[in-house]
Amino acid sequence: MTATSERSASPTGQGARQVDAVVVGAGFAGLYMLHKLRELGLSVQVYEAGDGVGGTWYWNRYPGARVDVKSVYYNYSFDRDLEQEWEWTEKYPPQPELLRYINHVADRFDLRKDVQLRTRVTEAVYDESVARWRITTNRGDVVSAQFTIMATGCLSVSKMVEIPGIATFNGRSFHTGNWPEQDVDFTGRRVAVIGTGSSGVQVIPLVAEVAEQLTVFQRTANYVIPAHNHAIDPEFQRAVKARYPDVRKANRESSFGIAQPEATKSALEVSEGERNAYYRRVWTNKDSELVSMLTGFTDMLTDETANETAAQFVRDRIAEIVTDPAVAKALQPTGYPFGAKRPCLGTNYYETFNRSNVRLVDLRATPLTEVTQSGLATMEETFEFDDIVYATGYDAMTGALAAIDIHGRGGVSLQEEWAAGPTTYLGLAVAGFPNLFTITGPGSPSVLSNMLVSIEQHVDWVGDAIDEMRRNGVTTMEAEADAAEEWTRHVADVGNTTLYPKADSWYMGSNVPGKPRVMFAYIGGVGAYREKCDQVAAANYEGFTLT
Ligand code: NA7
Repeated sequence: MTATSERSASPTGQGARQVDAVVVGAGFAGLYMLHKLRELGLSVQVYEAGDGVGGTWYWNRYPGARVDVKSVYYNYSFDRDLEQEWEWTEKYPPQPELLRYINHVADRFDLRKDVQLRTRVTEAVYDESVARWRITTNRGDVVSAQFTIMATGCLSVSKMVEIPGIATFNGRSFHTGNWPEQDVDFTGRRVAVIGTGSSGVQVIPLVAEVAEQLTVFQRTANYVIPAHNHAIDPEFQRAVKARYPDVRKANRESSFGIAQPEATKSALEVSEGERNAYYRRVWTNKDSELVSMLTGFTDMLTDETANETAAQFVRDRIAEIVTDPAVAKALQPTGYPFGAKRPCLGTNYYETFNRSNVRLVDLRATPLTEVTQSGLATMEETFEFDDIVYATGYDAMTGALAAIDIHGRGGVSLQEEWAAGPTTYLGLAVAGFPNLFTITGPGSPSVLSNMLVSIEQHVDWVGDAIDEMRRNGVTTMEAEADAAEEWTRHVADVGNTTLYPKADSWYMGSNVPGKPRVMFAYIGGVGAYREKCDQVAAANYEGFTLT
């Protein structure tokens, strides 16, 4: 089945190197996709823009970067030996440990030989006459592939502030999502951090410890729960490993990809004391998880009054921790439900604002107007800095796909197709783009879940579909327009039964000016979603045209 033949490439793709599949991206999704396809006997070329493998964990090297899903659940499950032999050291592993893990996987399964680093895919064009994709890179590669799999990540295209002057700043500038490889020392410096999402919340306390002065520019106050990160309890790790098959199954069948005890009551059915006792347990327990704050009651994400009880609990904790009442007030999130925008895990986050070298600037009161040669300006004040850290997030879910010029049947551009928002079938495929698959694409649970669970589910599903096709002499698989429209409507309908649309967030595309405001991820739950995908496959890929 491996049919790689090396030929010289021409710009038209005539005589281009032929591979069975091109995978774009060598993060957790791309590497597992490569492994899977290779096992099925396909020849695969992976292109990766970074100097190394790792995706998110390659790029996000900022101080404090760590995953906020427990290490024992945030790893591959596809290989029994791998999951047993790797030893995690912390509850929430830091970026260097995650990068070591993914590099270990690359070596262990000999994946590097099919990964071309430092290479960006710039164009993917479907040639109907041969039913193949022509893939072009920024380094002049042209390959022809039967399948194209976008493993480009949900949060991989950094987003900057939308004010003039960024390039004029004479000091050092960093974006958390594109951090330099060498250590960055902030000791004794005047530092600005813009943004208080997960990245800002992680980087702020560590910069504050060494900087002469740190100014945090906050546009929207976030709900930040204590991470209680700690060295992993060896007994806990042993116990989880001993029952991994059950643990994985429970995670796969859960709502967010991390199994939780099933809630049976509305937050409004119990007394205030009982409710707050639950929130307090999550807040103080060293082993609790972020998701627990959302899963204790049935209606946290559907009923505003129920949700408000958790939101107020967090606000009350902020008021207790932060000594200056005006600062505490500015840090208290209001105006959107808890969890409707990505809540964060923090270590000494609110405590950091009690330090004498830290100042909070509320951009709701005084918006940023300009980056100057020496710092930043708001409507009211100018600031001088040595360093500016942009923790301003991403063009999520569709940014990385839009950055590639993708044309399907009839030369139709994916970007134009999605001008009003992405239409996908199951978040996996797009009508008019045969044999193109999107791992954790828009319209799938993706960012509303433990990414490793969702990545593995998609890779397995795509791998199985390709295997089926090849066994049955099927050349192309294409989502039907009706099925895609129906699925996309369903994604929106389910989203509209929740509180997610009540917040301006990157889940809704509202962090990027001009982006359509739609629900980009599926909130029906990873268990229910997996069942749906499996049903589609069992019904001979219902909703797809197989040719
Ligand atoms: P996020 O969560 O998108 O956070 C970005 C932050 O930057 C957020 O506080 C934004 O405020 C702020 N921001 C963005 N643009 C601006 C401008 N123009 N001016 C001022 N402030 C701005 O990205 P992260 O990297 O922190 O986290 C991404 C995900 O990684 C996270 O959700 C986890 O899944 C892991 P806003 O809230 O838009 O008002």
